[in-house]
Amino acid sequence: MKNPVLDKLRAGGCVGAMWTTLGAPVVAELMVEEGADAIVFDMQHGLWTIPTLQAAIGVVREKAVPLIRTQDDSYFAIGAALDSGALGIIVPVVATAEQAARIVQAAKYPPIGKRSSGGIRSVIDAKAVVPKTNNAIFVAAMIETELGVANAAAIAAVPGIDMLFIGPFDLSLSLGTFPDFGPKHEAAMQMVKAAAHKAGKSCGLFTIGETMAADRRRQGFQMAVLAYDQDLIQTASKARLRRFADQPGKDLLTGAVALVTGCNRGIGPETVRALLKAGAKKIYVGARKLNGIKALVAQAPDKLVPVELDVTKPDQVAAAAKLAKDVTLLVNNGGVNFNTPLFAIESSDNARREMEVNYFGTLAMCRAFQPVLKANGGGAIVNMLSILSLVNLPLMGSLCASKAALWSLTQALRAELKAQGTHVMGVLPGAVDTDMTAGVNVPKVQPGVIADAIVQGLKSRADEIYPGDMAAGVAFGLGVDPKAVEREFANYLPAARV
Ligand code: 3PY
Ligand code: MG
Repeated sequence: MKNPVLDKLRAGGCVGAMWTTLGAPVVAELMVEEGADAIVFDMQHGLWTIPTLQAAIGVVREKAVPLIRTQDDSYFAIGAALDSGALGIIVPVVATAEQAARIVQAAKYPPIGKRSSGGIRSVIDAKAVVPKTNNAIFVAAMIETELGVANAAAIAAVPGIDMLFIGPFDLSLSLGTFPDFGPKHEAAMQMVKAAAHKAGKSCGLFTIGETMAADRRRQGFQMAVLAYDQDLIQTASKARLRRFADQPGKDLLTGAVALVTGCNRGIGPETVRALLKAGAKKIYVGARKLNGIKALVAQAPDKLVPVELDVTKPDQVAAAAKLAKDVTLLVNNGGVNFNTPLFAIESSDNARREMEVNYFGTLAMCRAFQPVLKANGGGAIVNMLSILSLVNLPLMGSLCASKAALWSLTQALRAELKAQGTHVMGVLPGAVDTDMTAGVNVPKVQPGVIADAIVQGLKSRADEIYPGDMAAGVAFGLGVDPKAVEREFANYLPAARV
């Protein structure tokens, strides 16, 4: 009889476990679809019943080692858990060596212990299987109280205990650090690990995801939780509802006085037209070359005011802030994209220029207009980011770095300007059909779509908008599997495709 969990532990490895409480066999099935070291069925706090547990174990046991956190430390609870086909138990709230010894007795057949033979899976071919079972059953004692920590060395020394498994949340309650963990809690966890190692046993713990699990693995913990079904559903659902909800607040569009940068081409002119349509009473149309915006300004000469504005020129930024003292809505649309990778070109000049325009230029505008917006009641700032703020497309690696910096700036801006009532919105489109993306062969949205989305986003006072399916799809992918998106984007680099 094989138990890959014990094999991995004996080889010094770390078991990455799925943890399930919802009591739904199909959820367990989905969690280990591609295989996993182990899947833990929580009978202490979870919704599993004997029939659902048995069904789930039948479905998953070819994909992952089934383990059960038992309902309690009783002889019958442990026996029932193992009869259901689990290859190991994690027994909650173990505090003494005597308790640990009783647990081992319940988990092992005679002559080692007193486990009773029966059940469906455990007696299929009983004659052959029962004698080999004892060595294949994994037994972990959960340490999750102050007393358990004090007795950790004695518990670990009990023959048949394979692992001390820490329950950090109960431990924080017991130590009085709840709802935080803190240094006292961490010291207790490290003591438990040291006690386990001293007895030649392993130590595991409950973790809240794969990043924490990897860090604990680095520290020598040998079992950690990568995903937890309740959290996967509950946290993600709540976050989506919150992000979809409108935020209450003042109308940012009717009677607005806007300033839009980068209006020579692309999204800028469309945004000017959309804001006019949405009720803006006046718009300063910023452009590096005034000649290029003559036709646009002529469309509504009574409302549109041309402003010569290169955001990298401090005198022009200062002059704009002095001229446009009535602004309530600043749209930082101007930007530059050289469409070049970071390393396959001769110098960092493009990277520096993109940072200069996209990041420092926007920062300069925000700084210059912060007092203006404050004086006018708060208003709003819209920053033209990109979905590439969130993941690098190495084909234009330096543009992405500048947009990532701008994303971070936008978060800081939102926090700092909250007190003065300024709403800050980031716009994260995918590829837009402008001169900037002329050489890029991917599906693109029209600039007008972005402009409409900006208006809608301001109406609902969104923090971020992701106009177009490409942006929304990438944002979704980044939420669930950022590494997969990173790898996909790396593939667009010609060299990566060979
Ligand atoms: C605890 O942290 O107390 C646990 O039991 C983890 O499931
Ligand atoms: Mg607990």
